Amino acid sequence: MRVKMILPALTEATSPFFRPIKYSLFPPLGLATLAGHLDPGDDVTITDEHVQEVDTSNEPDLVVIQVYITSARRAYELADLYRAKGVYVCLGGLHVTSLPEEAARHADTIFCGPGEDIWPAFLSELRRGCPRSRYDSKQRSLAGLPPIRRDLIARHLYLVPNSIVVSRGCPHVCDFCYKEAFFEGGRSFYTQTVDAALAEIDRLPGRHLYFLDDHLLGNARFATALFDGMRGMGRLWQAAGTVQTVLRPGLLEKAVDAGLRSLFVGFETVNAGNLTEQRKWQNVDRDYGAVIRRLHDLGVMVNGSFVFGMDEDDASVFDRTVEWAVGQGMETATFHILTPYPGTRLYQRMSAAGRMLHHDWDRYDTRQVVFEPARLTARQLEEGYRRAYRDFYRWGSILRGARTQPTLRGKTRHVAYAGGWKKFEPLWDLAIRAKRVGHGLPALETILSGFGSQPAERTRDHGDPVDRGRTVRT
Ligand code: B12
Ligand code: SF4
Repeated sequence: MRVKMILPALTEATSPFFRPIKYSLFPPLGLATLAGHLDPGDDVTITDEHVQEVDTSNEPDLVVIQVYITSARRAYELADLYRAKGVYVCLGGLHVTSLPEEAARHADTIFCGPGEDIWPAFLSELRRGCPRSRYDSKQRSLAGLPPIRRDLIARHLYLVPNSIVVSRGCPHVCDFCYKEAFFEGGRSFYTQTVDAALAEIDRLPGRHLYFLDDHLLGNARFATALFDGMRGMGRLWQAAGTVQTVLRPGLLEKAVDAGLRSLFVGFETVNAGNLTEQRKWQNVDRDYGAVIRRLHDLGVMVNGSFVFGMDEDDASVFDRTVEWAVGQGMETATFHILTPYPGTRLYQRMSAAGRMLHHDWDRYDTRQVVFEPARLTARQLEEGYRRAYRDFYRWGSILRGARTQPTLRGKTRHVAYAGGWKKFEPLWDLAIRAKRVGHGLPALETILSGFGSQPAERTRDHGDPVDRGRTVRT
């Protein structure tokens, strides 16, 4: 069987003028996971439109498309094109799960939820000549999965080809997150066996890994055994975790011993009321400053994630957030405009209140306002969001953040890492066009390894955030 798997891109990622590096970071792991279930005799290709052109001149037996909200329009366009040629089209992924009826108009078969159970079921029914038009995932397990078909990935087109996921979902239930809707109807947090995870790590060449798990530290028993198994492997890795798990004694130290050098942390907001509104219970009453100090003391860089536009946010939130993040010496920050994805509790709440502005999925990219904010105008929110990025990544802010690092190595690492992402975007753009993004990996490894291995001595006082009364303990 000839199978063509496609990860369509949102418009910005294919711009002829400028291509942000973030679209050339990670390969399409979901599709490579599904490809593992195909027969060895099948002729399979994976095209990631973020980094490759989709050649639609061919006529495979089966086209498999992964649909995110921001690429839904393009996904449907490709699906319609292939169906017009008589090719069998499968659509799955997060957006299909949120809006199955919409997706079904463009597919022969749709898939809701994770693919590990329904995809093999579909394949065997297809081979028997009786595929169904819709499959809903119920059995949630990562046991006994075939190896991911990483051989189908053009590694050199990515800065971080060794992305890896050893769990699915997350133990928490934040209102704005995709997770509860996607995993409805079954377990919403489960892991591989530690042995399987270690075997997958072993199969990856080189040194650097990026765990894309929503919450790698979410199951302490699993994470402890994983980190114990990774000790001595000589890996350098990055991952995502919550403020709660960073503060928990013991686990983070094990992660660092196993090679953790940078952590994406969902701080989300400096306004305490927002946390309760969004059911982000795990962040309530946590000392955010202590989270950063603890990570820095262990030599781990911090990528803080913040969402603007929750109901407690007013026009002061942007400056306060940036001021706090810079003052704490946070190396990198990711800002988002609150975006209610269909299927989430947040969306239901906003919809019921008549606050959704439109359903143009192309614009649900967390950079544009798609709902009516409570204490801001849409314009203030978009301008404030852009200003936050500008202000955080000014040279002045980068140098001020670097000054909070106690050692020269720490200062240099801070400038190299923060500057490397945002100040050299034009160089990344050139590398993407020359198909040489992979050449940047040694530099990333040098920054992570050269400066991340020594826990730093903390000798200074860490400043208080503005407006303590209304903020979480940042
Ligand atoms: C890595 C990542 C990226 C990477 C690369 C994405 C990629 N190459 O796949 C980059 C940095 C480019 C990226 C960009 C963005 N991302 Co992103 N990203 C992720 C992240 C962290 C991990 C994705 C992943 O690899 N998962 C692991 C694999 C194994 O799972 P999977 O891909 O979901 O595939 C499984 C199932 O979905 C299913 N499946 C998927 N497709 C199909 C098809 C069929 C036929 C079947 C049967 C099954 C199936 O089976 C697979 C195996 O279980 C997710 C968070 C998450 N946990 O999903 C956010 C996430 C997908 N991103 C999101 C967003 C919003 C964005 C951005 C808009 C952010 C921005 N402001 O720029 C952009 C634009 C995305 C786009 N291209 O349209 C949202 C999507 C919301 C939505 N409803 O679509 C998520 C969920 C983050 C979040 N919590 O909100 N992202
Ligand atoms: S902690 Fe993160 S991944 Fe988990 S539900 Fe909340 S936002 Fe989603």
